[in-house]
Amino acid sequence: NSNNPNNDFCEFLGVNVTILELAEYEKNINRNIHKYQAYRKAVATLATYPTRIKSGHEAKSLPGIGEKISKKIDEFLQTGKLKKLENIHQDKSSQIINLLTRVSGIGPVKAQKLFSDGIMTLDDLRKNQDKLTHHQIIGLRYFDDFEKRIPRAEIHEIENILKREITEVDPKYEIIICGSYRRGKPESGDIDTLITHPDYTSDKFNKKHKIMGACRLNPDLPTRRLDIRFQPYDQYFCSVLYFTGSDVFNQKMRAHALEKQFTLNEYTLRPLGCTGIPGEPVEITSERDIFDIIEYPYKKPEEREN
Ligand code: DCP
Ligand code: MG
Ligand code: MN
Repeated sequence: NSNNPNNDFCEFLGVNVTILELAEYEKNINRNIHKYQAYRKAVATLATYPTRIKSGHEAKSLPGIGEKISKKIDEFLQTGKLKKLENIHQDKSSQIINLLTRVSGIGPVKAQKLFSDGIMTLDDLRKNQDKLTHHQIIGLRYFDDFEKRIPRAEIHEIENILKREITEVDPKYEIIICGSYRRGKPESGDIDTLITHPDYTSDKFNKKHKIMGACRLNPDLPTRRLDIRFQPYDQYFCSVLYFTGSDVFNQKMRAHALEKQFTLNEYTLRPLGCTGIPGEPVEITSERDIFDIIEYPYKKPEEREN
């Protein structure tokens, strides 16, 4: 958002980039998902805050920014760097594990395993493809391409092709691109495609269909990550909501659902009885239904960063 004064703040001082790096460290190397989420939440807050932040103290009044993160903001504002991050940069094993997790399909656990098997570089990986799944081999092959952002217009073209080809098989298929694209972002990391069909319902089918694939619009363009999920018709709106994100937004909405005695996931919204055991899924006929039932103020996809 170029109207966001924190943009210039971010660009000049790199606070958000720095906190994001800490977040990645917590996820990939420390494997502390709670700290990861805490940092992600802080970044989401800073990125959408409408005025320029001048101190950690000021940031502390914002949701998701507590004592520890506000101190880091101050340290960064005053010194232009973070001790903690400098130390991480010095640490060779952290750097290697971090690199390995950048391969699509390699998570923190696998990266750690590869590292303890002596894999130090992407070249080592290329020589040890027997250690990798098909997904990870593709991730390695297109390592550079997959790190490039995808412009909105290109996703739109791919969307049209998917819709044309799939409805040619059966016009009753419904296809929607979710993720950051549906949130209106000018660029995305991948293409999050959700497909459903009125005859495909959760009472008749329970196999999960998910493809982490790749596609290329033409030979002059990079190969893109194409994430496709085929979801039951009765779970469509919960899936669309989940798959649209952002992950920080999903986290908050789920926490709110719990406060209202509901459990929300990518498939269903279910009431929690006094025993805490989830009941039968609530019937949902739109995304808005989900917001209404748990009494959460409706947000358009473009407003779901936080
Ligand atoms: N999601 C989630 N929690 C996760 C991973 C994903 O809630 N741990 C949901 C929210 C995301 C959506 O799935 O918005 C799609 O995941 P992506 O990783 O593709 O994220 P985005 O599409 O939001 O961003 P990007 O542009 O990087 O693809
Ligand atoms: Mg995405
Ligand atoms: Mn995705």
